[in-house]
Amino acid sequence: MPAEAILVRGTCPHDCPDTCALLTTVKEGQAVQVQGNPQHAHTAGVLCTKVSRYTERTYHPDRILQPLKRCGPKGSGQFEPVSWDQALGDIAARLKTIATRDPQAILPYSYAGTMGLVQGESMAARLFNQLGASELDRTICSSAGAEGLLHTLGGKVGMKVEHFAESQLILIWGSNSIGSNLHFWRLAQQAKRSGARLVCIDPRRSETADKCHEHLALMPGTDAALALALMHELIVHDWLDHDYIARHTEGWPSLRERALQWPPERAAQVCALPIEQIRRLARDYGTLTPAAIRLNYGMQRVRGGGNATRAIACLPALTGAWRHRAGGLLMSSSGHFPVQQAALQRPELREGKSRLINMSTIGQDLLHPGDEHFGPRIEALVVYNSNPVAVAPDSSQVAQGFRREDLFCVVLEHFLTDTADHADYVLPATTQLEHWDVHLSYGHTDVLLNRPAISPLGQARSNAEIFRRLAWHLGYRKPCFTEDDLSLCRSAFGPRVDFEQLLERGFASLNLPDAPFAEGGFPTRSGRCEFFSQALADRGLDGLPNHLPNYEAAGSSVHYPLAMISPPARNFLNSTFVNVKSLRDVEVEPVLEIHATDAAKRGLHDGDTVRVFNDRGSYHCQARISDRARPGLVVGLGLWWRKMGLRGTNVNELTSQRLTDLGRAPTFYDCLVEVEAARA
Ligand SMILES: Nc1nc2c(c(=O)[nH]1)N[C@H]1C(S)=C(S)[C@@H](COP(=O)(O)OP(=O)(O)OC[C@H]3O[C@@H](n4cnc5c(=O)[nH]c(N)nc54)[C@H](O)[C@@H]3O)O[C@H]1N2
Ligand SMILES: Nc1nc2c(c(=O)[nH]1)N[C@H]1C(S)=C(S)[C@@H](COP(=O)(O)OP(=O)(O)OC[C@H]3O[C@@H](n4cnc5c(=O)[nH]c(N)nc54)[C@H](O)[C@@H]3O)O[C@H]1N2
Ligand code: SF4
Ligand SMILES: [Mo]
Repeated sequence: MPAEAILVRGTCPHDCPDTCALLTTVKEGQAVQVQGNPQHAHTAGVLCTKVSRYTERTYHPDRILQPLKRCGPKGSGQFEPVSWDQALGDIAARLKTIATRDPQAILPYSYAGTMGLVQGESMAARLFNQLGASELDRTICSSAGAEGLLHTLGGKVGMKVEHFAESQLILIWGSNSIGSNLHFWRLAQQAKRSGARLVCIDPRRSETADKCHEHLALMPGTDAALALALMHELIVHDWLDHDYIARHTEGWPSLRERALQWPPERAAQVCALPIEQIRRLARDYGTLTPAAIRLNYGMQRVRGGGNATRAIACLPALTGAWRHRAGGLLMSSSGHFPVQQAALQRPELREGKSRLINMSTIGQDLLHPGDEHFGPRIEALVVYNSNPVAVAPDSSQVAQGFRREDLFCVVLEHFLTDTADHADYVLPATTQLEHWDVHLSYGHTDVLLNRPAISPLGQARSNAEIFRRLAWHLGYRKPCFTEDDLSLCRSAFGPRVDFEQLLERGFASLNLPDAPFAEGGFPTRSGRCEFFSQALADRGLDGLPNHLPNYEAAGSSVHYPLAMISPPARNFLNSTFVNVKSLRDVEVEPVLEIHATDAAKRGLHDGDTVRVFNDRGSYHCQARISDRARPGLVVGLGLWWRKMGLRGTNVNELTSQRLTDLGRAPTFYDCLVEVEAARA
């Protein structure tokens, strides 16, 4: 009798705003296909190319399927298999020895390899809390925008994404929707068919910019100047909702005064845009209703990213766009979810104080010898759900830190990434097809459940299971260290989410109003949209949003005349999928997009191997002459594994460890470089 195929409901684990619902076809215990769940409205049965190839990643011949112990020099990637008991026994002993001296010499390092709440910070957080380890400030992606929103709207809240389909004007601001937010693009298309105007604000002529009615190719890090000029025009043409401003905002007279200092002429100079384009955008924004802004993270990876977010987030309150369900702004919806953080992470397990290490400066922090101010030198790292050697800024420093002979490093992974190559122990983790989890989304407002579709491959274990076992080896016997993955799933959201419905259908929508701020009610302290933030002023910062020029502003260096941004390549997800051959074959090679005039000045031809460099390092890649990059701008598409790139480098060789104005976030797109033909 032929074996029946079964369909298992799951969730895409990746750091992507779409958080798709998956259906995995399983035959005889093997996952044979991964598709989008047609019953889930946001997914609508469609996945991106990357995740439709999920089985290729799961059954990849290079999957790590047993614990590995280093047997070569640090960083050499040479390992020998060991048993779980041997690995965990040895790791526990090493961590205990260090903890006896000072537990804060131990640092967990993790991000969003999986966005799952259980395989993310649940059992891991319990263990590190009990141990008293240093805490990680998880800033690498979104904390500048998050803090900007917090001090303006009150949190990561905004429009319901489905209502963009009804907007008349959509500003896609700092985001390449087609590449990184595909299901949003579907809604934008729907709006376009109903007559909406689409405008893309992005230094790069992205795939998304190609398909919008208008593209404003401003220079990186000048978004606040543009937003202030839009306010200027709203004021002088009186495209304002005076009633909304009076009842639901804070600090209008002072913002008005600030904005009046930004006529379009001034912004045009700062942004390097035609004045007329700014005026036209202001007219569209002031007169087309409802107007919606899809703000994303591309514009906040610069010095002034927090302020720029604040400036843009003020716009919908000025025009009263929030009155309509299809008006307002969405950056991240994650603040809407009732996550029971304390139930998952058990902060009460921690005794005594802790120090916070910023993940975005891990290079300099690993190289820090330790002192009174910094605290103890970092002696042990436990990495999971992240590939810092490839993704963190200033990666030659990061790699140097990871190569420290005296650093004890454990990496939980699927593959031998650039980071895993530096480990003393590599522990095999399960993929999303092999474990339980629950998910929120930062691009829509549904909760999703992920059921395991297949048994763990080889000796792989879920992150939570690995930390449970490690806790046992450390001698932790409290009941919270034996709670299983399904029970952790149950405790993640509390009573506002019906877990039985999740078990049955795989997803559940949060019960939220359609137009959350139609009548004000912002989750700020004042309940108003805070143009002026007293909280920031109390910290000695500017209470009003302002334009802060990049640390490395275009034109500020004779040696490095080109501004470089490094947004994602469409077929990779950060550094994930770089080792999946069918996807790498589409991207072919690491590339640098450069405008013909800039290429000609340097005698470069399309396809030349080039050296991109600044004082921090050199990156080798292939020049692609393209007007996707405007003059003065180059685009180093991310994020290759160093060992799969040219000469063992990737684009983060060039980025700096300087932090943003708010949120202590990295400034990946605030980076000046020069380019020359590579020598053989
Ligand atoms: N295919 C794919 N999808 C992804 C990812 C991926 O790596 N690959 N990464 C995921 C992750 S982790 C995240 S955080 C999200 C990010 O998603 P988004 O925040 O939507 O960011 P990107 O799509 O990376 O787009 C960034 C865009 O911002 C532009 N940009 C750069 N600097 C500036 C600037 O100063 N101002 C403005 N206005 N624009 C600027 C870039 O040219 C780029 O087109 O995407 C997620 N989705
Ligand atoms: N130059 C430049 N640098 C950037 C960016 C940029 O735009 N430009 N973007 C930044 C952004 S937005 C982000 S979010 C960061 C992303 O940085 P990271 O969060 O480090 O993302 P990935 O590179 O995808 O690495 C995730 C790793 O987690 C592993 N993983 C996945 N699932 C599991 C699991 O269940 N268990 C375990 N143990 N491991 C798992 C994957 O195999 C993968 O190697 O990079 C940042 N770096
Ligand atoms: S990466 Fe994004 S678009 Fe692709 S399947 Fe996952 S959630 Fe959907
Ligand atoms: Mo991110």
